[in-house]
Amino acid sequence: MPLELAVQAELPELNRDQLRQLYRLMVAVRHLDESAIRWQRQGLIPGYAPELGQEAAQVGSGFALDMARDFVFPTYREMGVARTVGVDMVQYMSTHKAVWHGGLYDPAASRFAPIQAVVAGSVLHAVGWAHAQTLDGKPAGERGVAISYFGDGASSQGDVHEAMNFAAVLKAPVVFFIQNNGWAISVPTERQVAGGSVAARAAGYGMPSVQVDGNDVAAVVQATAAALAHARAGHGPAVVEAMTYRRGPHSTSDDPGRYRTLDQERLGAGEDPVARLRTRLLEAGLADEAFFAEAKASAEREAEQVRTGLQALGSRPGAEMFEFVYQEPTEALKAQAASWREESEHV
Ligand SMILES: Cc1ncc(C[n+]2csc(CCOP(=O)(O)OP(=O)(O)O)c2C)c(N)n1
Ligand SMILES: [Mg+2]
Repeated sequence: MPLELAVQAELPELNRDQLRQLYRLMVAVRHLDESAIRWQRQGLIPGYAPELGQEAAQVGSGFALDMARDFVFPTYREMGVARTVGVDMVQYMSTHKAVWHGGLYDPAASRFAPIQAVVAGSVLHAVGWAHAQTLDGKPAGERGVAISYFGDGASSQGDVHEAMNFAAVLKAPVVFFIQNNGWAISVPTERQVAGGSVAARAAGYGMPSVQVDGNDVAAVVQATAAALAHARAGHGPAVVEAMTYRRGPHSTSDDPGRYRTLDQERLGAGEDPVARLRTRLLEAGLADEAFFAEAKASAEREAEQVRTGLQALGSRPGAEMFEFVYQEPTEALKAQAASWREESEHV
């Protein structure tokens, strides 16, 4: 089996409507992402992990999925994928408001697993789901494919080795989609990914892989589609490594100024993926200023609706943090809950 995934053969060039749809999605995601940072600064949500700069990787990969049968296993930074595959954004953002653990959306109905804060935690879950696809008797070609999102930093976790090895041994239909955004919080890729490429590791597991320009949305769609087609056809897992850059902080509680300079940021970030698609559309005569203005206005309306929805959610009773841990709470937990109530609720 060739270990370099054949990408070009899989899909015809994206057409005008698809490119315009991708642009609208990327602008909506960009605007929601920037809004979420403002909401955190305003106190509406306690924390958020921005994906500024990763819009092409997220929208492009989400766009290639068949949500009638595929299933997404995200990390904490996949708002752009969630938006692309149609997860309700108020329900998604409810996690960032600490309203409910994994988001209020129904993972089974939306085919988007709960937000996962444990680094590499959902990679094995994705393999398990994918393996189940091969057990339920569906012929290859009709199976759903799991897409497992994780970062360059997560690729150093032991779980990723186990996941890749099992997936390849079992020929599980799973696409490992790595967003190599240059950083694991404050640690640059060169200090935590030996060899410098996650895609290169796939060969050791006998899986095909492709490293793609993660800031080129069309290239990401094509690469993901090729990987999905490979897995769906019964050939087992594949790896896509989207090379991109985390332009913002790791999260709203991070200060990148402590570990990288503005000059390094400018150099590392390369060309803005949204601006890049805009230029492509303009140069090819596929969109005009009126289209761009409408996409922006629609993104602004959407963010406003999400903000209103989030405000209306209210917050959960604080005492709830002691529930749902054990079926029978331990004595220590009961004591902590009692002293918490005494201090915060004065009971
Ligand atoms: C098991 C585990 N170890 C450590 C952490 C703390 N942590 C949160 S994000 C992160 C870095 C992850 O980097 P990467 O996988 O590149 O994803 P990115 O944040 O760049 O999207 C770490 C170490 C965690 N959440 N879970
Ligand atoms: Mg990273």
